[in-house]
Amino acid sequence: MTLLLVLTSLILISIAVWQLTKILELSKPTGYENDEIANNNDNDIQGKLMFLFLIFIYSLTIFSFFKYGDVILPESASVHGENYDNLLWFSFSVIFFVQTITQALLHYFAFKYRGNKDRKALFFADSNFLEGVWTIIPTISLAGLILYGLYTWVDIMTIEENDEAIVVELYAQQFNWKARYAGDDGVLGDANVRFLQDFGGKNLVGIDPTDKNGDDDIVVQELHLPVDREVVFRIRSQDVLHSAYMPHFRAQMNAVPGMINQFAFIPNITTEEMRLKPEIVEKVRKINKIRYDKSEELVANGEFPLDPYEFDFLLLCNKICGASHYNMQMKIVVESQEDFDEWIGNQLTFKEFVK
Ligand SMILES: [Cu+2]
Repeated sequence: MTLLLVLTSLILISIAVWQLTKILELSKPTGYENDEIANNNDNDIQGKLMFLFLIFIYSLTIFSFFKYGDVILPESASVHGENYDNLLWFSFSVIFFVQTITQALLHYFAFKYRGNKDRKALFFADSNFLEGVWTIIPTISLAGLILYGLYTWVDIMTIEENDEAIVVELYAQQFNWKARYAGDDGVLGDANVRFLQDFGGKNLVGIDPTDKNGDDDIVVQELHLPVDREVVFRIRSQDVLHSAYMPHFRAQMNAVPGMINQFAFIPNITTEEMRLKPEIVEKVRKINKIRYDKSEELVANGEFPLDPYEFDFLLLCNKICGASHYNMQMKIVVESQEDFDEWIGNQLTFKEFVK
């Protein structure tokens, strides 16, 4: 209601101002120069401002490169990630190159040919040559970019039949993730929201207790993956739209209530290896510097200091799904097959958990 009143008053005030300017306009003596029509002086200022703006946006771009160039994602930790990054950098380069040239021309010409009463524009009806140039060049470039993108997409999205692959279900709920491994039989048991209340709420992802395939399923809240082995994700949601986003593996797929989405990748760098990469060491150092400064402030106010940050792969939610969306995440540990076997051997199966 308040919003409606504010909007109505704003509209009424604008109408009043508009009417007032009209009255002022009408009350001016005849022969007075109409200041709504640009004169030579206005054109001169506008033209120079265009050129200044060009300098401004380019300086801002160069500044951003130096200041924020290191906040981009580190090297990809999955096999397909390299193709994905190549596509991304290729597209960025093309766009950056074209944008740099066209913006420079646009603003420079606006400056060079700024309005002047003594100058007359050249008139010509049309030029087939020019029409051809600005139709054919973008057509070829865009077709190339789109084809390259399509091939990369198909390549990433094709899941090959592979008995070695492990199947993991990612289950999204407001506001956390759970993961389910298929267990020894390699088959995930059926699941449905109707079973969530069973076993006093211990049926965390709603496994159908009558489906034998579900007995050895393992539900966890920290995702472990063996390195160099294909992982097939089955992505489900309990409540609203979420999105399973694993930026370090260049993977993202929506979690949609009522359907199972699939995505697969092969992680090829372990958490331990990643932590030792100079790029990551530098990032962690930078983050910890910020945390350290903040901690000094906190301690001075009698509060607890922040824990130092350590690098971990993450599964995040990338769809604004409610109040705590920002904190909907799960840690991912990529480790050797032996470490993975040991870890999974210590987890309870569904049957053991609900007993
Ligand atoms: Cu979410």
